[in-house]
Amino acid sequence: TAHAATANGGDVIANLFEWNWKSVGQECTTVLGPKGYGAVQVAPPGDSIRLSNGTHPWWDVYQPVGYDLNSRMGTEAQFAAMVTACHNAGVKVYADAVINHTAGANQTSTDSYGGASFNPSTYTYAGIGYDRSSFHDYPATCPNAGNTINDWNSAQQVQECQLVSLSDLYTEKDDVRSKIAGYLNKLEGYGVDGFRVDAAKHIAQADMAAILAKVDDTRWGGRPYVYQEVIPGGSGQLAPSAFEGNGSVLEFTYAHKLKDQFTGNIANLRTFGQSWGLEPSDKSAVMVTNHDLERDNSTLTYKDGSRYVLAHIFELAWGYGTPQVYSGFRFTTNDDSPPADAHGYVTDTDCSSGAWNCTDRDQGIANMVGWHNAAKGQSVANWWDNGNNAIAFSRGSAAWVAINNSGSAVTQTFSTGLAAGTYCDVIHGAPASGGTCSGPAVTVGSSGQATVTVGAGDSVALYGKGTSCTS
Ligand code: LM2
Ligand code: CA
Repeated sequence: TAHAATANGGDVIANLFEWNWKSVGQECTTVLGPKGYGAVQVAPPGDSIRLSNGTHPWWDVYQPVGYDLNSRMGTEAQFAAMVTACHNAGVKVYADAVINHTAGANQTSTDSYGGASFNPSTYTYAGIGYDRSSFHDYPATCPNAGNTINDWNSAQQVQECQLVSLSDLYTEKDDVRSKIAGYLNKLEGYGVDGFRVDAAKHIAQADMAAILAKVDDTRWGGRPYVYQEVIPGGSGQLAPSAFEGNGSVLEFTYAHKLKDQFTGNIANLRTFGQSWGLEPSDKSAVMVTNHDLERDNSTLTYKDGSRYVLAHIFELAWGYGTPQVYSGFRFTTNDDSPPADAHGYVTDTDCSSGAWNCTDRDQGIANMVGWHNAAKGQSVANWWDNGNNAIAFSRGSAAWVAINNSGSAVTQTFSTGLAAGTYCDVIHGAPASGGTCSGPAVTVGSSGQATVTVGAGDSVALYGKGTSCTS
């Protein structure tokens, strides 16, 4: 079956939202590979509409108009070079696959970033070969005039009407399935290892299964990793669990509950897992936030400061699901463009400019990826909390973390589960190298005890065998 582990042994996904291909490739080489990230999620790589008002909102790319790979993130050649650079760094590439729909039927622009020939108002996409018959329509499939979804508990309406006016592909048709699979196979041909399936809730499971059956599953010695966007709330055929036959699901409940606890009391996280209504760990692509959620305020975001960092540290430590680290761009309105040139092509990521949130590079978060990899297969043990927003736990005897989400420092003698020795705190410095720590060192005694001070809104994390490090 498909799974997320990669050549370098990691499974953590860095979601580099709307970074251009050149910057993604560089990030793989200089940060993601060296830090042990298993994969990078990249923006939709196909051609998309370019609205004519010159504002270039980020969501242009969720309106596909062609399956050529010239996009606002770069050219097809730049895409290919990015995948190669990431693979050379040991990092898999997961593409955001927008396959439920094409552009908005309400749009009038016939301009795109890659030069495709199309007309959204007549449902014509010459480059792909879609015409009006390639799409669902009232009254044959969608019962509502205007193709709107009126009843979100009706699978027929959710899957065969239009999500926010987006032209809804007739995925029951073999020809449409083949064209979508052709696009996914083209991506696989460049080395893409998996797909975040956009709007998966809006594609019937049988259609998705038929599309995946046409996707090459031998190229990488197994099916691509598939994780589907299924917003919870529906029941029966529309419940997240109903999609697990086709792959994993993005865990929205995880993100929402994490915000609840980090804005409440993280001591409650002791039991965080399936009993909270989450999908099973091996089917869950978990996240602190994503591009939609950071804009609707239902999750923690970069605007939450230390809590946002601590939530990522918890996510990487807890071991539930396949974790994502989210790096997007700063915004003031929900429609802002990513940093781009006058034509809307995304410019190189500059992590020092203040325009981007390079969460994947945060020292503690990046080092926790190595901690997460070292803890693989080990159960949570040595749980401690003070009932008041400070927690600590180990993963077997492999790794230990303390997280203080309160407003005052906590000093405590902890049972770490670790062998006696001296460990580098990887939140405030590099992992041990040549017997030294670049940041603070923590001494663990013969019974596994360590006395540690964890600052307000801060954390401390240790892993690896005691190595007689000095600070
Ligand atoms: C997704 N998952 O299911 C994406 O995560 C989400 O970001 C996408 O919406 C959505 N599905 C469709 O792929 C975004 C954005 C919408 C935007 C669409 C299409 O959140 O606001 O809709 O992309 O670009 C925009 C306009 C909307 C208009 C629509 C069609 O905001 O008012 O509908 O285009 O023209 C009338
Ligand atoms: Ca659909």
